[in-house]
Amino acid sequence: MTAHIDTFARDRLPPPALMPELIFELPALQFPALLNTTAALLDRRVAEGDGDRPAVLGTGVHWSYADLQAQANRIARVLTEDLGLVPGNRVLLRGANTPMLAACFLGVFKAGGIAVGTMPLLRARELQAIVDKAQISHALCDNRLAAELDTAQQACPTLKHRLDFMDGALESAMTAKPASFEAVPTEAEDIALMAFTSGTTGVPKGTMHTHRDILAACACWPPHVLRPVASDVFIGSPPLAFTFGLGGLLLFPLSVGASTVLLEKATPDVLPAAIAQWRATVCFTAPTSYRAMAATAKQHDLSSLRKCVSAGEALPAATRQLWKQTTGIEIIDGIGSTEMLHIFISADEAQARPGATGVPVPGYRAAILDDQGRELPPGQVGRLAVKGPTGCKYLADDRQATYVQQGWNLTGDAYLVDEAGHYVYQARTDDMIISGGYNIAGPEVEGALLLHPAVAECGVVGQADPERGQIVKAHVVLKPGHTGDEAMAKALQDFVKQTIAPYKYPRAIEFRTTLPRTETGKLQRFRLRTEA
Ligand code: 3UK
Repeated sequence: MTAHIDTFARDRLPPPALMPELIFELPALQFPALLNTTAALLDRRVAEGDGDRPAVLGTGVHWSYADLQAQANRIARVLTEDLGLVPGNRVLLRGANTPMLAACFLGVFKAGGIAVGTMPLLRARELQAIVDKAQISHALCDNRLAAELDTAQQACPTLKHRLDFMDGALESAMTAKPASFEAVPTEAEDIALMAFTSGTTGVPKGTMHTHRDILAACACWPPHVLRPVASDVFIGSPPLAFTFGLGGLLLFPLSVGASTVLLEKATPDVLPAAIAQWRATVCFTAPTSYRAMAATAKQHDLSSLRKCVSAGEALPAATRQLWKQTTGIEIIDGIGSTEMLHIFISADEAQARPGATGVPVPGYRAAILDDQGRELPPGQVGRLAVKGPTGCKYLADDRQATYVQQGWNLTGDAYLVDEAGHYVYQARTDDMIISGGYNIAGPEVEGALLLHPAVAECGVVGQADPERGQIVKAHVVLKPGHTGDEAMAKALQDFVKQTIAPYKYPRAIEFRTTLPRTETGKLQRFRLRTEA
């Protein structure tokens, strides 16, 4: 069954044998057959009397739940009445994090369209690849990011309908519309979202998520681990085009009636001041951002803050400790993925253990598998496998068979489970360094280096070596006032040998001023390897 008239997405789901196994054991995961994300998150809230509560805040914008609903409704009307959108069409969304971009996501869901967020820094050629792959017919674009889409569009025959916002084109079309719109009665299993992987290598993969997937993500990690309340004010850095940001900065706050501050710029140099300005209580950002913010945090009034969430990369123990010393807050770490939609292993403040990610989030199961797919006992490093109410569904992609095996989602991460049942991150499976017969996880060496007072940032990769196969090589950014000379290299090597097993020490050290990172804050290890 489907409410989609355009069945493009449904027709391109993975074959049944390659679908992930789904688990819906929690009572909160019993969803009706008809389900619409915006109706469930926004209309229900207004109907229950929360219309006047603050929902979305930004520069010069204070939208209540009723305001946000009216905006989403008008966008849904423009899409369906002016731009000919039919349920199942794909709508490209492009912009910095703003209230308007948030309203666009909600308007697309409500109209039964499929929202396709695009990272703000994408270039024309990358946008074109996404439009082609998802056969996108519509676009709503922040006019300040129009140029690359203009170029892409020339080579994109499917993309026929576009309106830009911030310059007033979408806004004036909206002014002509009434503030009401009846949500399209989408099926729980209709696709609502396509998220393209931030992908450090290769052709981007489109992950597909249903209305039910979105509401399932809202029902698992937030109430069981984050435990937000209606008075919370969410803030943070991840773009809404990245599912970490879409959940953390839009879906999850709405799911509890809280408010969210959408910042166009949220780099570590401006985020602490924004937290103080908005009296934010819940912050979402990447590990490196916490580390950078710790340096200036004391200059700002961060007393409103009560919860800090880190994801995207492993959280080094040194960063957890530094943030706690600076703000008194124990970071909530969680591993999620674009394929799984959001976080599936995590630990709240009480469960947090330095160096470990946490335990499976209620609603999810996890295991560590060997190369034959057999479950490994505690203490042994293997491939992380998870299943739950969400799972990987690539849009027409052979790599489905790599991510989903025997119903498990294989994230591509090497993990072990310790005796207490905590999942401990090792490395991306293909990032393990094999040196002189030893398996060495780059992030563990990074964790040791970050404990040294002179180290600001670092990235550790394997470098080809005729004798040992590979050697451990560290790329190090020093804090101001330190010199990257031979004496420093020697000091860092000795420090690592005293902190972790000596054979893991970096035999080569290169000092640099920056490290290559993705827009989502991930270290690009492949670039460190090829630059060598
Ligand atoms: C890595 C982590 C250790 C890991 C994401 C939260 O990062 C997200 O999605 P991506 O598709 O990347 C997934 C991969 O990133 N990773 C993410 N978080 C952690 N490694 N500790 C962590 N806490 O390799 C994973 O397979 O970009 C994160 C929510 C939604 C997301 N999309």
